[in-house]
Amino acid sequence: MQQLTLFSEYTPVLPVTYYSNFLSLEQANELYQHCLKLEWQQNQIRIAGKTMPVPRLECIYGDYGCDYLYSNSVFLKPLTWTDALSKLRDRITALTGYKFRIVIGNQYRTGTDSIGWHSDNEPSMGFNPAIASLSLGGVRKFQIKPRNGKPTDFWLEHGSLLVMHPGCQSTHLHQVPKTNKVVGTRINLTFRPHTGGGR
Ligand SMILES: O=C(O)CCC(=O)C(=O)O
Repeated sequence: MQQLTLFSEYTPVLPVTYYSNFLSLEQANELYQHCLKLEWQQNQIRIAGKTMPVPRLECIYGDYGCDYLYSNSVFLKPLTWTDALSKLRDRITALTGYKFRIVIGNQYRTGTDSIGWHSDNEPSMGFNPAIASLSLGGVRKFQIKPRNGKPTDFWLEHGSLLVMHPGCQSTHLHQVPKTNKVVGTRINLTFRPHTGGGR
């Protein structure tokens, strides 16, 4: 497995670690097929007083009671872990040492599906969460920048894992912008901690 720590022109080092071949091609293909069958939802988000569809599909799996609210408007209630997702969670924990209680899936159907600049700082994840982001399918540009800084661009490959270390969500923003290019469906799984729920 190749491990690459990403360096940025603008910060001494980005608070992320990228594993390009976290999964073998065969494992990534199998997981992609599994993820296509997850319970995807088209959620609505409220921004500046307007309700609109989230520009991608979402799903959530995790421990009982680990409900998740983001942007003060999108409420996600976890379904029980599938075997494949809990095995993957444990494998990521074995690699990184970070523990996770939920996984939120994003499905980018075409290049017009996206996620804008944000950080993942919902209080339900606790202080300075580590978040591990697994990518499957079509390769999309991912950008990360220090708050008020310039972005570093890179591409998250099929079967890759990007780990955002504790502190990253306080100091940096990230996004997956829209693209005019023809791209295949991309699935992203973000493994996150959670402070609530039963244990
Ligand atoms: O799709 C990605 O790579 C990023 C997803 C993301 O930023 C999020 O779920 O908060």
